[in-house]
Amino acid sequence: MPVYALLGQVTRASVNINDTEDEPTLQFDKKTYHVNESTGFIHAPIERKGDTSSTVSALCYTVPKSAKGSSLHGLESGSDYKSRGVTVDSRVIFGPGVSMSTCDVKLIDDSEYELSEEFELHLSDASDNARMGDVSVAKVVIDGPNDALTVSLGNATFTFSEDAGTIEIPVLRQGSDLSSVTSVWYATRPSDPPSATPGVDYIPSSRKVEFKAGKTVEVKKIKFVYCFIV
Ligand SMILES: [Ca+2]
Ligand SMILES: [Ca+2]
Ligand SMILES: [Ca+2]
Repeated sequence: MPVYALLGQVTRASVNINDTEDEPTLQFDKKTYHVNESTGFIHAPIERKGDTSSTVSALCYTVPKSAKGSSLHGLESGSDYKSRGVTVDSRVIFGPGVSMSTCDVKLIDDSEYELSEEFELHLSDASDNARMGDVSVAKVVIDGPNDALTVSLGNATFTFSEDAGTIEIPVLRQGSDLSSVTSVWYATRPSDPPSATPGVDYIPSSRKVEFKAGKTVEVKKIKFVYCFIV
């Protein structure tokens, strides 16, 4: 026998199919980026996977490690990059149809000699319609050494007369950061094929050349033995 009933208040329910595969996901495309301090900027790619029809966004901010970040509004000396704060300016926005954007950080090209230094990029605070992927932290390595000094002889060939007794060879130091002391060793060595004989034509020597802070040229003396031809 049929049972009759009246319809209640709720006659329609909407069903949300939660398909995590299509949910927009944001992440860096790599875990580590290598840059040179003279590159100017790093543009770290952020990718959106899944549905690209909507506008999504996330914050990208910097975290200092061995590299030092500036304040948010200035570029203090000694800073290695311009910091991105946990602020609304640091939001990276993907418009509809956009699947790739970048987190841009200005690098500071100073003249200081430095070894490799690093900082991190963090992706957080995704908009409600997106979530974070696996790579939400990326390391940026500013490769070093940079602004290194070079030391070279003033010339590839020096010509002196044999009775000069002593010759003076300039040793040059070049680079933008002369604040440190540099030392190198120099040694005399017979040419190949030999034409001057060590101990006969000159006194073999091996000595240290030291550049004091700020100095670019040091002159080294090499003694000659007088040689009389009869
Ligand atoms: Ca530094
Ligand atoms: Ca530099
Ligand atoms: Ca530097």
